[in-house]
Amino acid sequence: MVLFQRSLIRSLVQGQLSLCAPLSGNESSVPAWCSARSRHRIDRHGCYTTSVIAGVSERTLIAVKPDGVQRRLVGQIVQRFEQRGFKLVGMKLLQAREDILSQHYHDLHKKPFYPNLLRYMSSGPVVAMVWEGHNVVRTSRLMVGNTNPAEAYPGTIRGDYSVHISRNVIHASDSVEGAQREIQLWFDRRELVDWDCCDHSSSYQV
Ligand code: IDP
Ligand code: MG
Repeated sequence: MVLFQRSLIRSLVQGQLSLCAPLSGNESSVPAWCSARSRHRIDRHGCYTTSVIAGVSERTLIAVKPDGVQRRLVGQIVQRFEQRGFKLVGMKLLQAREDILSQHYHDLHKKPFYPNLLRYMSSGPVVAMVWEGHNVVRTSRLMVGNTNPAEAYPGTIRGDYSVHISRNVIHASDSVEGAQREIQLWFDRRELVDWDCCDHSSSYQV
């Protein structure tokens, strides 16, 4: 099993196997993990996409900040979004470049805490993710909780894992337009994977 997993990972890394491998588009090439009820098309990257169900394809940028990564909270944070019913379409661990951070926080550049914020965000790796689903921007802000962990309710991510505004563990886009801008800033299009959740009809009436 371990050997199988290793060879699968090696194939993915070497590009021999891909979730969005270009295929011919005939019916027989639709993989088994696609739900039988969805109508498939293949986009210009050769990725399968399901027919769009209103509002379900909203996307947001979530990032586990350096304190969250250092404290090994990545798994628990990912679990919350998976369990809520959202779909992971992009994920990477990276040391954020200063130009990305300054664009990301451009509206805060006059705040007194801005220099410390950039230092904090570049103090170690972050895990950037794109999550997709109905109302994901607003719902994920509710899951994340108040910017100031002292005001964040228990049960929210900040309310459960942090105590001070200078180390609040996680970022979540605050609007649909902001999310689109942030996703473009942090991810290349080709890093995002269109795929069908096999349990889609358990979360949505399709
Ligand atoms: P948000 O992350 O909840 O959207 P924003 O107001 O957009 O909150 O602020 C971005 C980030 O800047 C916060 O998550 C936090 O890390 C940092 N920040 C905001 N206000 C303060 C502050 O008063 N002191 C220190 N850091 C702050
Ligand atoms: Mg914000």
